Amino acid sequence: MAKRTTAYIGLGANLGDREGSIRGALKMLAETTQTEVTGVSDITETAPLGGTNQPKYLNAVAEIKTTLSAEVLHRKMVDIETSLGRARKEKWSPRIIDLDLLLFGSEVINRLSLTVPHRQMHLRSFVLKGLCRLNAELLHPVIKESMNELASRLGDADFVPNPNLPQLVSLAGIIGVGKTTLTKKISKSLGCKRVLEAYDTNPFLPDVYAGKKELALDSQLYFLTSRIGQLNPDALEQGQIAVSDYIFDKELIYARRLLNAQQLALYEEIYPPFTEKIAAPVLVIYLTDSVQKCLERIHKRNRPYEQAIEPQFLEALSCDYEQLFADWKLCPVIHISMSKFDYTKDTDIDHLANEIKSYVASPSVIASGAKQSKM
Ligand code: A4P
Ligand code: MG
Repeated sequence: MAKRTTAYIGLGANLGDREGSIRGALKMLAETTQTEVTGVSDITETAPLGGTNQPKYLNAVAEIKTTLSAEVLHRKMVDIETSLGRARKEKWSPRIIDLDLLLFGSEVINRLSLTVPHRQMHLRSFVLKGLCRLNAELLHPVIKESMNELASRLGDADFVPNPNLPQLVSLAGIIGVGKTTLTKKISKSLGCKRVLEAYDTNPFLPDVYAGKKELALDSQLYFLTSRIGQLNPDALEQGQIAVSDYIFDKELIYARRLLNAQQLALYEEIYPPFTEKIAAPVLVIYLTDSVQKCLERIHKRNRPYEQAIEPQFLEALSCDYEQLFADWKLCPVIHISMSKFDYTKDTDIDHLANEIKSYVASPSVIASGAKQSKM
C-alpha cells in the first residue's frame, strides 16, 4: 500500500474574490485523487509581504493526507492555481491564488522547482499561526522546533531576509548568563566573524562598579563609541554572518540603571542619532538563567570589579530585558533557557548553529528584489 503522508499547504490570495478563490482551491484539493483535506485554519487578512504596493492578502493553511508523492502533489497544486485563473507574472506579484507546499511529512526536498519545508515559512507569523491551529506541536524537519516555538519567536511580525545587509546575530541577556562564551563557540562553529564588547578596555568601568557614580556617564559614552565602531555597517560585511555578544539596545538599559537624572538626560540627547549608524540584528539569541546561576558564573570568572554585583541589580536588569523583548518586532528572537542548554555539548552548539543558518539570508532563501523588512 502507498505511504500516506500528512502535508500542509499555505493558501494566499490578494486579487479578485479572495475568499472565493481560497474556498475553491480547498474544494479542488479535496477532490484531488488519493488526497483528503483533514483540517483548515481560519482565513485571515494579512499585510502584503515583500511588496507594500499591493492589495492585502487572505491567507489560510490546510492539512491534507495523501498517498501522492510531493512532486505529484505540487503539480496538482499548480493545476489548481491555473484553473482558478492564476497567471504567473514576476515573483511575488499580486495573485488570484497561490498554493505553497509548506511541509510534506518530515521530508526535506531541495530542488529548484520544489523546496520543502517552504524556505520562508518559519519567518511568517500568518503561516505559523495557521499551522499552530492545526498541529502546534508539529516539528519543523530542518530547524527541529515546534510550530508553537517558531511562532513565538516572531512577535506576530513577518520577515523577509535581505542579503544586502550584514547578517548580524546578537546575543542578549544579563551579566554572567554566558553570552561571550556562547558567542565564541557559535562563531567558531559557523566559521564567521565575532564581535565582542570592549568591557576589558573600558577605563571607567571598575570605578563605576566601585561606586564612583560621577564616572558612570564617561563609562556609558566609552561603550557607546566602541559599539558604534564595531556595529556600523562598514565594519561588518554585507551578506556575511557576524555574531556579537551584546545587543546595541543594552546601552539604554544600562544607562537608565546607572546614570543619575542629569547624566541620563544628557545621554538620552546624545544617543538617538547613533542608533541610525549601526547595523540592526537580523536575529537575537536571548539567554536567560536564574540570578543565582549568573552570580555563580560571575564569581567563577573572578573579574575583581564584578564581585560586588548585588543580586538585586541582576534582577532589575533581567526585568529590563524581559520588557525589551516583550514587544520586540525588529527581528526574530530565539529564547534559550541556559538551564536547558549545555554549551560544552557539541550537539547543543550544532543545533543552535543550524537554527541560525535558517534565519539569516543566504542565496537559497532570498526572494530576489525583496526588501528586508518587518511587515
Ligand atoms: N517552489 C519551490 N518550492 C515550492 C513550494 N514548497 N511550494 C517553486 C510551492 N512552490 C515552490 O512559485 C515560484 C517557484 O517556486 C515555482 O517555480 C515553484 O516551482 P510561484 O508560486 O510561481 O511564485 P511566488 O508565489 O511569487 O513565489 P514563492 O517563492 O512561492 O513566494 P511565496 O513564498 O509564495 O510568497 N504576503 C502575504 N501577506 N501573504 C502571502 O501569502 N505571499 C507571497 C509570495 C508574497 N507576499 C505575501 C504572500
Ligand atoms: Mg508561491
